Amino acid sequence: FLVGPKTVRIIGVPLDYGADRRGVDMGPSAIRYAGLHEKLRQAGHQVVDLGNLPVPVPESREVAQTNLKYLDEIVKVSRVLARAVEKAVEEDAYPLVLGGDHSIAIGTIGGLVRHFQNLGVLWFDAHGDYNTDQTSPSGNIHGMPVATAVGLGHPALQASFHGRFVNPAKIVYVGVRTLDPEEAQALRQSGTTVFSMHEIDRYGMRDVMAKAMDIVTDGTDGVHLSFDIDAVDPLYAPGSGTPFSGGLTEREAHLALELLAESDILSSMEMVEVNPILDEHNRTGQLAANLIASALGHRII
Ligand code: HAR
Ligand code: MN
Ligand code: MN
Ligand code: MN
Repeated sequence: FLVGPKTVRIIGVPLDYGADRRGVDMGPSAIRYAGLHEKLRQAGHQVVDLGNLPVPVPESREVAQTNLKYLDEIVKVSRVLARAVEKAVEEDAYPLVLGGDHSIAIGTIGGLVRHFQNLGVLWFDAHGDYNTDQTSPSGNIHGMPVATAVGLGHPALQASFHGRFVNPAKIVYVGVRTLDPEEAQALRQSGTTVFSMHEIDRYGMRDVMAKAMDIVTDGTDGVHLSFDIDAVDPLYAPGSGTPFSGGLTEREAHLALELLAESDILSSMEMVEVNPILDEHNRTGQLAANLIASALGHRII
């Protein structure tokens, strides 16, 4: 096997408070239904599924008209998720978090920085998710997790981090192709590395991943992969709430994750923004499950 045997601990987070469109709360079910457990066992791993964290449906809540929609709900779930992720890494398990929208990364990374001294983060996304409540055009918290992870934005969102944040120099984006104007400006000064679609076209995924892996492994003691399924082109991933054309092909996405498997550098992973309501017969759920399996060393032969 390419990836050393792991105890993969699956944590489902059926949360869609962070986005405008309902449906990503069903992401964890769609990914499991696509045969995730079996693929991971085939790849030589032990799989323990903790089920889904309790998340009240948004219809049972009121949205306050602020630029941080569902702040209290997201903070609450983040705390529980952060503890579950921290416990997993403490017990030498590999947390695999299934979303849910990308605001769940606040909980996942919050839990990770409490354990790892210097965490590297690979962020696959069409978007930058680098807004704060000051710059967000939507008030949707799924556009804010990276800013939160480096200590920017509203302090309430940072509760799970216990004052320890990710070094921006250890964050690498792959697949970015749309940013809000103020977000782009902040990102340019952030110290993160952004491999947008331009770099992928120009240098190819193989070289981009070689550089990305160098950055996130140099001087770090853990590497987290946060994979927003909208990094993949909507042609292959129609089930996502904020599709944007010009994205990764299915094969480019697999190659990236197969290269990660080969180097066996990941200590945790999350897969987010799969929206079964917008999907075509769970194609995107299947893609998500297959990509997770690739990152964990699943091979045809
Ligand atoms: N930048 C926009 C905003 O802040 C769009 C948010 C991103 N959408 C996602 N996350 N799917 O990657 O509202
Ligand atoms: Mn995202
Ligand atoms: Mn701890
Ligand atoms: Mn996105």
